[in-house]
Amino acid sequence: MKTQIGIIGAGPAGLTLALLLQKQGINAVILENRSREYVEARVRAGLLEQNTVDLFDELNVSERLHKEGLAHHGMYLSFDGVRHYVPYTKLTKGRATTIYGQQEVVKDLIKACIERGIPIHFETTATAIDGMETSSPTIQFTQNGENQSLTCDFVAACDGYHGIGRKHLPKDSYNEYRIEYPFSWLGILAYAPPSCDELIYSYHENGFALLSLRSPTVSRLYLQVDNGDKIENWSDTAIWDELEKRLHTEGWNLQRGEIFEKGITPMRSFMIDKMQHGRLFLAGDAAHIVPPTGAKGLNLAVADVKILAKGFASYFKKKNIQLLDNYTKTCLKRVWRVQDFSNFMTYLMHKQAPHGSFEYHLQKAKFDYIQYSKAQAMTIAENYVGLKAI
Ligand code: RFL
Ligand code: PHB
Repeated sequence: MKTQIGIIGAGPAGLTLALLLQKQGINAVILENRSREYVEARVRAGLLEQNTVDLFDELNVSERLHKEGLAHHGMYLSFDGVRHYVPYTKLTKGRATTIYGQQEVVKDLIKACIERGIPIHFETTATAIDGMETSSPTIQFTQNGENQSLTCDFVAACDGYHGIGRKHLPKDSYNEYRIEYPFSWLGILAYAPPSCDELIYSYHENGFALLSLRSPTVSRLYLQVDNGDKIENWSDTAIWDELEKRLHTEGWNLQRGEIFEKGITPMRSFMIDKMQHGRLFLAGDAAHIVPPTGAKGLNLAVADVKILAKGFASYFKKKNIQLLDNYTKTCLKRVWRVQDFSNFMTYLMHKQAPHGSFEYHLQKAKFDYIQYSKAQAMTIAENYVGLKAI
């Protein structure tokens, strides 16, 4: 098999990249480990930045997103039961976010790829990348138990945190940065009308809680739990009781409903400072992970491939390698900004020190400052909706 760009992974990064390339007349083939059913059902992110929605508009894949997605213009930050509204659209001169499940995004992108003739090979596992330093690198893969290869001009590893792309970068070619947080998120999906029409991030002495939603009938909620905690330790009633406690504020009620999905996810910040080697390029979770408190992972993955697609187009159309050479440098500006914001939101909203300690008071002072200072509220707002300039 041969193509111009061999893409490993049919997550948001790989699928968006293939569509951007197709628009420029560049051929790509996607290899995806899992089945189509599996990737279309994988529950993850839910919040899209304005930049991401704008890009999906440009790609003409946003019809359902605009019909079913919910535009949001602000969020609530709550601390010890005191709720403060951050009207981020007002504070950013009109920029909004959209609630639309990642699995819906993935469904729309796969459908568009197939309609536009982009080959996606599901249940196909990339096992090795050879010849990255030559002009025709090769992806080795297995399909139906058979070993095969895909020869390309470039390889885009959009294969997530556990993929093979990163493992093919020479060990001494990059620095790695990592924080493993001492807590995880227990997330649920429930058939319950959202108890609030916008998101609530809440600090409580028992730990953090987040109220999000997917539709007028489905709520998405999260609880901070200890690392190593097991989902079997949490009955549905215990989850709702704890959410009620941690999200409580005067005169407000939490709507309960049937929980139809639950799981625990560890929280980490991770990145490498080189996202390319020879003809191999990494994008999305393959190169960086942010804790979900800033709602940035998917948005960052899409921002990477926008830059990568421009680089490939410039190479194939103008024989100019400059944008590709600068790929890491261009991406890292946004990645570091987003790492900082995601880490800031994580420390602001989670319980990480005894209630009432010095650290707790610093945390509370940061929260109070948002209420007193428009400048601080604006800082949070512009980062949350996504900076346009970088
Ligand atoms: P993905 O989605 O992990 O896709 C990688 C794909 O590569 C495939 N793969 C391989 N294929 C072939 N051969 C191999 N050897 C392969 N190895 C792997 C995998 O099967 C997979 O299909 O990475 P991508 O495209 O970079 O996208 C990143 C996002 O999925 C991720 O950052 C977000 O889900 C993070 N995230 C959030 N991001 C947001 O922007 N907003 C949010 O509100 C938000 N909330 C969240 C989140 C992530 C969460 N979890 C579960 C980690 C909430 C949670 C709870
Ligand atoms: C979600 O709806 O899944 C969601 C929203 C905001 C976050 C994280 C997850 O910060």
